[in-house]
Amino acid sequence: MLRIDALKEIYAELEDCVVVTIMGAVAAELQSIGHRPNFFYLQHAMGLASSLGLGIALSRPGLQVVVFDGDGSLLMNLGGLTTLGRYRPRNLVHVVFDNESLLSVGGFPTATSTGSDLAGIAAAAGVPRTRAVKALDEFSAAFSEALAADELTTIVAKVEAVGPKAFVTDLGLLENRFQFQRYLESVSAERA
Ligand SMILES: Cc1ncc(C[n+]2csc(CCOP(=O)(O)OP(=O)(O)O)c2C)c(N)n1
Ligand SMILES: [Mg+2]
Repeated sequence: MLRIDALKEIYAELEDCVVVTIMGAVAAELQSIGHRPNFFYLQHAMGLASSLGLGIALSRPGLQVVVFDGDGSLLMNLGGLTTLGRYRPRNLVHVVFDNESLLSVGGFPTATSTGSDLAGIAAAAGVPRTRAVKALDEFSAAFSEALAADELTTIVAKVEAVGPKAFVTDLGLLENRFQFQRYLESVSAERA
């Protein structure tokens, strides 16, 4: 499965979600499909996408939060999973694209390439729903089910170590930040 195809498959379902991605290839790929004001691309803070998503999910329980993470990033901050498992926000879906690689910085293999099981680690950390998927249709179904589940879910999707040819963006860090903040403020009237 290619991550870009996985993102395209669920793109329509992201319309009403608050979306946080980790930096690098996944951010570039989501942006290449089409930026929306409810998307925030967390740059530089490797390992902290789930932490940002957790904060939003806890403070805005009426919003559905989706986090797109990477295997290398998650491995850098496994404590993020124990904190997710501790607070268990029902409105958070945590997707980990596991390409067994630090793809964005040259493709060095991560510990998932030698068998570390991120879905197993998430479950052991206390995440109540975990799924491990390999095929596009499995991913798409797991994602839709997670949105409907009303329970914290981590989906680990094995993907090929393939990314965009270039990480070009005309969206500045601060512009993304202010736009995303305004989005969160704008939905406050209608939803919790
Ligand atoms: C603290 C920190 N260390 C290193 C980097 C450099 N860096 C940026 S992306 C990346 C790899 C991320 O790997 P993964 O989460 O698996 O995503 P992938 O690139 O495979 O899509 C690294 C090491 C960083 N941004 N922050
Ligand atoms: Mg990776």
